[in-house]
Amino acid sequence: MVVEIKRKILLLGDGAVGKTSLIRKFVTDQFNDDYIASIGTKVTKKVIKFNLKDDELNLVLLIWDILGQSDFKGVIGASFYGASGAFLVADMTRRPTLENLKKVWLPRVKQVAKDLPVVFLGNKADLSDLYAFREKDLAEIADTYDAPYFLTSAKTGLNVNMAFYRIAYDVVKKGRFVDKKLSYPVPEEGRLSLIEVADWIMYDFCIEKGDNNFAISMPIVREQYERAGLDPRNPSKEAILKAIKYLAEIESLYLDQETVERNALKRLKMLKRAVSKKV
Ligand code: G3D
Ligand code: MG
Repeated sequence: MVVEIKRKILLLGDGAVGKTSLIRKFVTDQFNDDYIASIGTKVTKKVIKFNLKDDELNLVLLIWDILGQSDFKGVIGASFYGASGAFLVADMTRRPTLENLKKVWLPRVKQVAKDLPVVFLGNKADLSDLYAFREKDLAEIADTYDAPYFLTSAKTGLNVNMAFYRIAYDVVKKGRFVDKKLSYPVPEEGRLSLIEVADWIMYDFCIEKGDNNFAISMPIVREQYERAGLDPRNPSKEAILKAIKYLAEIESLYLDQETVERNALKRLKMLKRAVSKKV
């Protein structure tokens, strides 16, 4: 059976942090074109598929791109209504955009919905020579709210898919799907990067462990990645292969052999999508 649900998410943050660019990269896989001017404050749709036991769950993500100006109080308040999740976007090259997440954007989100899932983004991560704050500063804020964060680039595509999949997963996990075993979403077509594969395996391991908010399992994965010599920023195929093996060793401590093998196999399949010539 195919179940379809619709959920609204917001992209919030100061002007020119890259909100519109991130949406366009995720939805059309493009960074520069005329589309940008026209989608200004519109709603963009994207369907994300999940496996839900024997069923398929189609999440229709309604992505709201909101004006950056912090004085648009009325307009912004109204567009928050009914949101299921929000990105809080800062520009890595401008420190005030990070401070405004704390001072301006987050308090507004919390006013509307206290426990709305949020994901912090440090965008323009491709401009590392121009960084005005560090990853650690973003991590600190995200930790305060018990939320995940990603360094993204709408230009290179770094972590753009992963960030949207993470918010999609968090949004679906709430409410009536809270106890259901959901797969972690992946792009349906196209070649995956090794970074995406390493990230996906991390999430898959957490989900297979039944760890909904990922907090318990992430450190385990990080430890095994380290042991495999896997640099999450620049993973090699060989390191991912090793990591798959090490994670299977860990899983065999608490999962039955069949499940352990199935997990290793699906992770290998993901790796194959990143390294095979054909896509
Ligand atoms: P906004 O929607 O948050 O206001 P935009 O921001 O998406 O309009 O982006 C603002 C500017 O930043 C644009 O440049 C855009 O190309 C650029 N930008 C967005 N994301 C990135 C990124 O990840 N890396 C780099 N290098 N630039 C980015 P222009 O020159 O068109 O104003
Ligand atoms: Mg915009």
